[in-house]
Amino acid sequence: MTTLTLLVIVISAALVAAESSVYFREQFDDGDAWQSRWAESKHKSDYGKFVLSAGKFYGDSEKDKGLQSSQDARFYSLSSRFEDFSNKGQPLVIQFTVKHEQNIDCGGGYIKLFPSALKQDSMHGDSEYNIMFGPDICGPGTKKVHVIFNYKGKNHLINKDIRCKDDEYTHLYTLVVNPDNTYEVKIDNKKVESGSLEDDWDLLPTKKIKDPEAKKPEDWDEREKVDDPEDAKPEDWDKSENIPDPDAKKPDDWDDEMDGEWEPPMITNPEYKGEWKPKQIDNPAFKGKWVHPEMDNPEYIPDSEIYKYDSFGVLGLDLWQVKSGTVFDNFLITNDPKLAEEVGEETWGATKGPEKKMKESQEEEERKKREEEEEKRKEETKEEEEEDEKEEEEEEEEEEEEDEEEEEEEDKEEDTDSQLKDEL
Ligand SMILES: [Ca+2]
Repeated sequence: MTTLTLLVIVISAALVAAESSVYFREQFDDGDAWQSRWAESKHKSDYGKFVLSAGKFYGDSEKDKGLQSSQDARFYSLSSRFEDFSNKGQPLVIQFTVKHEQNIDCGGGYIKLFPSALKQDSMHGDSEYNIMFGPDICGPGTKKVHVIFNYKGKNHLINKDIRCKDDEYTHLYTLVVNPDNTYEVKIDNKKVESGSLEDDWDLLPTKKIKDPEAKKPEDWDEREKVDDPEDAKPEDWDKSENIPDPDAKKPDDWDDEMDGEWEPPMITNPEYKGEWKPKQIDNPAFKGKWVHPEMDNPEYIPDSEIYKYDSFGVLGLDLWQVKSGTVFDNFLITNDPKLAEEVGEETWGATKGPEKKMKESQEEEERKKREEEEEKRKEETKEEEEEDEKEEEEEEEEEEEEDEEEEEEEDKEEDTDSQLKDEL
């Protein structure tokens, strides 16, 4: 091999590796123009509305604008179309950011990738998709990242449990599906799960099954211990469990005619030994547990392309939310995991710090406001109390005055009385 050929090989390898395609990218950075790229389904008439917003707090007021769910307790069904492609022979990378700034109680934060045959107008919960990916939260019990693959018309959930983020910040979710039938799930550009499609989803029937022809031989002894044949029950073993109390005496005033024949009460026999059981010894015929032999499953047909879909053409947000406020942004579908990582760093990576800062300063302001209000309330209560005390004092004074007046009047009356008496 000449140096030149080697050089040509190296260059073409580099070219192949560098051939990266972006099938879909949406960052909502052109105002209202997104509305021409996204379509709401007409399957129902009361879908919740997505609005363009960076939310209550953000890292960049423009760049962090995305689609925010704006109505509580609604289904959402919005989708965007891109040029049809197949992931045959190349990696598939799906990436987007989700921010549940409303402190979500129950709602989806996932996307669905549909074949281009999907009619966006009639998209709904049962529309057949290829892949569903992203976080799903409902109560404390459900906080997971869905990775669902449609294989030959059936949806298959991942066998592993991938926990999603449940805080109020923006997070980056990435799914990579490789042509060697492996996958990787990343959150915030860090791997959280990976493996083989065949192992982690029940896409194919199992490779091995129990041989239906194989049966346990009838003389197969699985008993580890058996009764000792040498052991015999002692002759004096059997004793009644209960006996008449030997110390009991017939009461003196017992009348056989009136009370019936006297019988002593029963007591537990101190000599009673219970049921006799022979000693246990190791079974000399023990063969161990019988293991059902396995055979190749005739229904198992290996598929070296379980990762492959012939057509992708629509990305959809088809979900339900109880408390709205989730912001979806930075959608990216590419065949280049490296590019996705870089885009992730440029978008989520660049704004996550300022976003956190803004939220923290908002919380700090709210805390101060709460404290001030609390202080104000305390002062008001204090003033009210003081006024009450003043009023009470005044009332008491008035009462005293009234009492004095009454007394005076009474005195006067008395005076009149005596005057009358005197006159009489
Ligand atoms: Ca954006």
